[in-house]
Amino acid sequence: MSYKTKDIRNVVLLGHSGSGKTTFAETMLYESKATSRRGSIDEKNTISDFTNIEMERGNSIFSTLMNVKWKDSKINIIDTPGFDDFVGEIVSSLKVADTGVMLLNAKSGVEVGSEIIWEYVNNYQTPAIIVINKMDHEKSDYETTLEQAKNRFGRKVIPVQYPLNQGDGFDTIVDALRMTMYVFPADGGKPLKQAIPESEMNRAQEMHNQLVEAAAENDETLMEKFFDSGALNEDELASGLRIALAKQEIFPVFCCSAHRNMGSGRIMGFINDICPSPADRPPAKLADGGTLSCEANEATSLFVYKTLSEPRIGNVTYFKVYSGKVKPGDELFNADTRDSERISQIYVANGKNRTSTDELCAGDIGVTLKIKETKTNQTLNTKGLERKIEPMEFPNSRIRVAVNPPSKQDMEKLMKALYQIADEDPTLIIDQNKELKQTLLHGQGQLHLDITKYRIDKVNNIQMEFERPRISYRETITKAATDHYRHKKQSGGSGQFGEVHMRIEPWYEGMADPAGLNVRKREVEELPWGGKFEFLWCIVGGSIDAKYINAIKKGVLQKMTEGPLTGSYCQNIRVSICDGKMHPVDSNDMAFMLASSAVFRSAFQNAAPQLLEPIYELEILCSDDVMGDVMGDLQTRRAMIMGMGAEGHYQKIIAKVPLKELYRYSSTLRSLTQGRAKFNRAFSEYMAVTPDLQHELTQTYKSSLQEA
Ligand SMILES: Nc1nc2c(ncn2[C@@H]2O[C@H](COP(=O)(O)OP(=O)(O)OP(=O)(O)O)[C@@H](O)[C@H]2O)c(=O)[nH]1
Ligand SMILES: [Mg+2]
Repeated sequence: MSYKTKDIRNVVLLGHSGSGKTTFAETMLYESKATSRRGSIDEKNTISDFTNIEMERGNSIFSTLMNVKWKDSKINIIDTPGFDDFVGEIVSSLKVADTGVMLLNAKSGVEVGSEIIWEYVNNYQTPAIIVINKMDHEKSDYETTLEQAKNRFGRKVIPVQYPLNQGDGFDTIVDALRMTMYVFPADGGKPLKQAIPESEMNRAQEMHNQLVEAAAENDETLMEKFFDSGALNEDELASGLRIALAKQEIFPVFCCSAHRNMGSGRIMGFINDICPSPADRPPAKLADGGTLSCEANEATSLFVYKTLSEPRIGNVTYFKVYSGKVKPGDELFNADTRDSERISQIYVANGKNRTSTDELCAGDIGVTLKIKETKTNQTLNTKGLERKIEPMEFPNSRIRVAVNPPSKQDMEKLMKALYQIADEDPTLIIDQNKELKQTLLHGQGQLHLDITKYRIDKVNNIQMEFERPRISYRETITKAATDHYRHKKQSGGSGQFGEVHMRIEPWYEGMADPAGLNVRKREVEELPWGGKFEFLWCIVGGSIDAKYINAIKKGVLQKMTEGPLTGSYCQNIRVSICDGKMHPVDSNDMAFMLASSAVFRSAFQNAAPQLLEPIYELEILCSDDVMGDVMGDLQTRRAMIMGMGAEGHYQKIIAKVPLKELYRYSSTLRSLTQGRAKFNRAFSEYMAVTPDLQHELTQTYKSSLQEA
C-alpha cells in the first residue's frame, strides 16, 4: 500500500554520540507496533545498529532507514551516527529529511557534536524539534539543558513539555501544548492522561501562552484572533505551529526517556499533527538552478542519497521520490550517465528488514536492489527528463593516511575494495599520489579510517597497513644565481655536445626583465603542482640554435619535478638562457636537455634554495574547560594562532599549522578533550620551513639517495 504525500513525514534523528538516537528509534518502532520487542544497545539487538561493527562498538556508524505508522502518517525515520567522523551520513540524511529531531542528553547538556550538527540543520533550513532525552538518569538536568539549547540555538527554542520528577523516579511529563499531564507505568509505554496539578498550573500556563504567541506570530488571521480574544482554539494553535515550524520560527522542545520507553508516543503524535509533509516544504532545488515541487501526479524523479553493498545481495540503493510515483518494473533514466535503469522491486525498510511494496509516492523514501550504475547524488527520471536534483556537498577531509597492502600482489584487490567503500561513502577519498609515491586515504577522522580498515579486513579479508603519509614539500630559491654547464661525450662515432649558460632567480608577479639580457622569447607557465615557471630565451648571435629551445626548457622542467633539496616539485622560478655553445655535428636535443638539467641543478644550489611546506588552516571548536589543553597542544605543533573568540558557549580557535604536525591530530584532540572539541581544516598556503628542518629533510633525502 502506498501513502499519499500529505501523509508522509520524513524525520532524521540527530545529536551528539550517546544522546540516545538509536534507543529512541527503537522505542518509536516498539510504540507504533512496528516491532514486538524492544532491543537495546547493551544487548546489541536494535533494529538500527544492525551491522556487526555497530553491534561490536555500541555506536551507530551508518545511517539507517526505518518507518512506522502513527495515526494517519507514515513516519520515515533515519537514525544517524553522532560521531563527527561519519558526518557524510548526516549530510545525506538531512538532504532527504523534512524534519530534524535533535536529541540532547539531559545529563550533559548541549554537547559539541550537537552544536556542529545544528549548523547543518541551519544550512539545510530543515524544520527541527528538540528532544531532551535521558530524563530518568540520576544526573539529568532538564533546566540547564534547555537553557543551553536556548543560548546556543536561539530564542526560537520554546519548550512544549517539562519533566515533573526527573532522575531515577522519572515517570511524569507536563505537556503545555495539550495542557495535560502524562504519567507513565513503570515499564513505560502508553501514559495515563491526568489534569495538571494546581501546583504546576502557573508554570504550564506560562509555557502554553508562549506557544500560543509563537503560533500566532506567523499568521495574520491568527494574530488578529489572538489579540481579539486572547486565545486560540486547538485547531488554530496547531495550524499556527505548523506554519512556524515549517519556517524554522520555532524549535519546540520535548522530553523523554528512550531507555524507559517514556515519551516517544507524544512526539510521534506531534510529528503526525504538526511536522511538515514533503509537500509542505519549499520545492527542491535542481542543479541547473530550477526547482521541483513534490507532486505525485507529475513525471517521476528519484534521488539516490545513499548506497550500500550487502553480502550476497549486492547494491542496495536508498532513494527519495522527489516527484511522481515509482512502481516495480518502471524504467527510469539516469540524468548524469543517461543509462537506463530498470527498477525491479521496491521496498520500505526497517534496518536490514525490507518489505516489498507496490508503489511509493512523491515525498516517500524507499530502497531498491540490483540497480546497475546509478550512484549516490544521481537522479533517475521518467524517460525524456533531464532533471538533476541539486547534489549534496560533503565537507573537506580532515585526516589522511598512507595505506599499504599486506603484500604487493594484494594491491589490486585492496584498491578494488577501497573504491567500493568510497562509492558508498563520499567522504572517503582515495588518492593514488604519484608525487608522494603513496596511496593515501583522506577521511573525516581517525575513527572513520579505522572503520574503513576494519571493513576491508572483515569483508574483503585484506589486512591493510596504515603508514605515515609523506608530505608534499615544494622547493624554491631566494636569490639569483648564474652558472653554466657543458655536456660533452665522445663515444665511438658521433658524440654529444651542448653547453648552456643560465641565470635563475625567484619569480614574482610583475618582476622586471633581467638587466643586461635581451629577451627574445618568453613563456610563463602555471605549474600543475602550484606556483609559476617563467622561461626566457635570451640568446643573441646564434650561440645556440633556436631549434633547441624546447629541449632546453624540457631539461629544466624535468629537474623541477625532482628538486635538488628533497626531490620535491620546484616552483616560482624564472630561468633565463643567456649564452651557450653548440657543435655542428654532435649537438642534439638530448645533449642540450642534459646540459640544461645539470646547469639548473647547480645554479639552484647557489641560489639560496628554500624548502616550503604545506600549511593548513584549522578551525577548532571546543568547550571552555578544555581550551587550555587545546592551546597547549597547538603550541607543540608550530601553530600560528590567527584568532580566538567565543562562539555560543564554545570557544573557537583559528590557527595555521604545518601539515607535518597534524599527523593523528583528530585522535589527539579527541582524547585530549574527551570528545569536547571538533575541528575542520583546509589547505591554506606553502610557507618556508625553518633552517633546521630544511637541513634535516635535505640530509634524509641525501641518505635515501645513497641507499637506493
Ligand atoms: N539512562 C538512560 N540511558 C539511555 C537513554 N537513552 C539511551 N541511553 C543509553 O545511552 C547509550 C547510548 O545510546 P544510543 O541510543 O546508542 O545513542 P546514539 O545517540 O544512538 O549514539 P551514536 O549512535 O553513537 O550516535 C546506551 O547505553 C543507551 O542504553 C535514556 O533515556 N536513559
Ligand atoms: Mg546510534
